[in-house]
Amino acid sequence: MKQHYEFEAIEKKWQRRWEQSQQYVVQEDSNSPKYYVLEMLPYPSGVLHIGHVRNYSLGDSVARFKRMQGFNVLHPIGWDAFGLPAENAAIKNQIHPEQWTTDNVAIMKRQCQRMGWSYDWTREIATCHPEYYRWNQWFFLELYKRKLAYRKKGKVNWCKDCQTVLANEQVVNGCCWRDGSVVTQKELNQWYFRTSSYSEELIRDLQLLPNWPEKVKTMQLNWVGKSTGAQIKFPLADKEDIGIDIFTTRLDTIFGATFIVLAPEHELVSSWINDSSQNSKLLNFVKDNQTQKDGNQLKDGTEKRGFFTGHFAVNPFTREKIPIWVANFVLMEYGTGAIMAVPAHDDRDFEFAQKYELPVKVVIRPTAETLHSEPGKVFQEHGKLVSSGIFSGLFSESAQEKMADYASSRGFGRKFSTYRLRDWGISRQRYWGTPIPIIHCGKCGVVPVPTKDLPVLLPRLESITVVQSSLGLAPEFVETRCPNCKGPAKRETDTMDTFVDSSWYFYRYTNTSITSAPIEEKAVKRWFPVDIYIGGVEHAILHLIYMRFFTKVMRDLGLVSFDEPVESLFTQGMVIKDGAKMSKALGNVVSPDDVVCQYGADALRLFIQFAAPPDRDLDWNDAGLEGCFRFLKRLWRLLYKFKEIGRSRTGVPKDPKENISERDKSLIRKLHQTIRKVTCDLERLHQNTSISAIMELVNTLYDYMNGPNPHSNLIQETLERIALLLFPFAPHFAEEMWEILGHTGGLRLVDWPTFDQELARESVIEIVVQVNGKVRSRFSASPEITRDDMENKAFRDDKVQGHIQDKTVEKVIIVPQKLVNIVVSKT
Ligand code: ANZ
Ligand code: ZN
Repeated sequence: MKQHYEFEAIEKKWQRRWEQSQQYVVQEDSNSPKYYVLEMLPYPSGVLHIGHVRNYSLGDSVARFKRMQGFNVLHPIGWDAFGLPAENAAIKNQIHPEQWTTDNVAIMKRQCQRMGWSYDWTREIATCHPEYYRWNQWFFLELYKRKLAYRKKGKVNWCKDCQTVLANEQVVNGCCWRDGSVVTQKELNQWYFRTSSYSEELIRDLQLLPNWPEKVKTMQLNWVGKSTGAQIKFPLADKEDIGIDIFTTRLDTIFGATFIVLAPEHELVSSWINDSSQNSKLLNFVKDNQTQKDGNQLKDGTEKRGFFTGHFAVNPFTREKIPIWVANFVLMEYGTGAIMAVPAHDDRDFEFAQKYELPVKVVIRPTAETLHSEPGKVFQEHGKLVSSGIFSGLFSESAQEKMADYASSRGFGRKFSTYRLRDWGISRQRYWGTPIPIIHCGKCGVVPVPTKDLPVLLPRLESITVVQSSLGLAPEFVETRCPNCKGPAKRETDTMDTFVDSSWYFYRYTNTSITSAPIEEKAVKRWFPVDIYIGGVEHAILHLIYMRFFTKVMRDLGLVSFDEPVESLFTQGMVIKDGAKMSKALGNVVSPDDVVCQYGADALRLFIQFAAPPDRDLDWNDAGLEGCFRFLKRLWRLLYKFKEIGRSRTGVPKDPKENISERDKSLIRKLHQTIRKVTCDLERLHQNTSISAIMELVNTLYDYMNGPNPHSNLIQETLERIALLLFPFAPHFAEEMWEILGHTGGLRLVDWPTFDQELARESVIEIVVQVNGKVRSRFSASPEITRDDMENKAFRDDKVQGHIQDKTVEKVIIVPQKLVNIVVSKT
């Protein structure tokens, strides 16, 4: 054994051995329970960053722990290999995106291996390979067949820096999620996936996810945004057979509806514009007031502008004639694109009514519970109905029920829910992505590529000079024949959003070589659901919605037989340095390579898991890293002392059973307590407290060795257990330690250590005594002490007596094995 901890030699040695013996290649073993540990796959940007190190180290400790517990563990990794940065780099540096990507994958793979993460590299996938992306195309065609993929012209989010469209989820506060530049609207023909067909399910099935963070579920719930109310038809006054469907969440206010408002894009508005030439004013208004897409923009201070259409509708409840307006605050994409305005009970409607001098009619009165609302303000809450015909006197909730029944029995309305979730725009006007398998034919229109012709290969463009739709500049790609009429036709030049790629990649890991289908049913049955999925919370309403949507589609295609793919989700915190998230722009980035060079992978892995609870942000500090490194060196010294010095020392008794001292007992106790703690904590992904428990045990062992009469086989046994406990976190160190302690064959197949409750039990515990919540005394007791004994001892305590004399004991609160609190009052 070397005297000094030579981490580089040790880590490389074990990495070589693991690779040579294919230790982490998963063999399906149906005799053991399965466990699928998944981490979000990285984008091959060319450098592993600290966030990856955190994510993947957490996943790796779980994978190693579960293997030792006897699970058959699947722990794969791959590359989210399509996307913009590759293409941008290509334009800038004249290197092909494929080359750039392949080079980066090679670099990052080496970095991953240098970290010692136990991936099954035989299952590595890269989404830019035709063997993979052909299945994106296959999925697209299946969705197209079922009308779940469609093309539509409309306003879309446009990022001018990326020169491409963004889905709604990818616009964060009006800016591009990737580069933060301001997103504008642009009219384009786009391909969409009908995520909205699954809105209700995406909400309903959140209840199947008890092991997902509440935060993520709430974000998804709000993003899908279910609104429950009613849809009511208001017939036109002069043409009762035509009706305007409005959506309202406040049917109880319908007697107070004094006008109707349509979105500028409403079809009735277009028909009126086409009808008569005198409507040029309406046309101009509509042109100037296309609604903003983002629903949130409505609620803020944007000025409300409207225009009277000259038409009237009839309120089906009151038979009153009310005017129909067009206004910029009604969205075409929400509800039905039309509302009944109730200015007395809705702020927005009130503001509008004031501006255009429209009538306000109060129909809801506050009740005792709602009286607190400020006077002079629009009363928007629930209350008691007035001036509402036969419904007067009812309260809002029951009125909504009764009125909905009334409307549906008369055929002009029904209960109705609407959702904020929009369909997923998947077209990207970029090169480095999956070609959309569609052909445009002058005669036949839009024609899907026959499945047998998949994959539609992405052509190799020798040089990419323009940003937008460079595929359009490759005639050998664009010019094709129509599969239908065999005439000349053109290929679609949009590629797919890369979030399509990542919506199902984790299925592919279960069998990466199948060529007849995207996934192998048997393999999916074996491994799914994913037992734990670890990644960043920033994907809460992006990837984590898309992948749930995809699973539901796959279920409906008969590919899988469950509703949700991930059993537990764990979202790790960010890594912060100098008060901000690490980023190149801020110059506060720590390079994992540098750290590994200076301290080794084990020290880094240990620090990144020790420094903070995994779900919290981690404040990077070099001292902490240094501390973890010192811990390993200290353990090494201890091992060295034991192996190289201790052995030769005389007077180290071999068998503790001969003469077990209190010191021996307390070391054994600490050992079993530590095993218990690490086992429980790791189960809950509390890596940080697991590691600190191991550190404490090492300290105890140190003291034990330096004290009188240490037993060598007790030390040996403790060190062995430390190696096992350390394996999930610092695997190279642990392997080396295990070997030094005399074992061959490595730790891979060694069982996780068990603990003995009996041995872990404290022989003496300390009980705290409080009087009225203030600590007044403490005493020692055996852990078996009963409640009665605790109480008796507490009352007999002199210090306690001083505080309870002449007082009346009101009650005694006992926390077993911990505390007695005597509550007294003055007599
Ligand atoms: C009448 C009413 C009376 C309303 C009242 C509210 C209060 P949430 O909860 O966000 O779903 N609305 C419906 N469709 C709209 C659209 N396309 N653009 C803009 N506003 C629309 O909001 C539902 C309410 O927002 C609906 O209920 C409707 O106004 C309005 F005292 O109907 B309400
Ligand atoms: Zn054709």
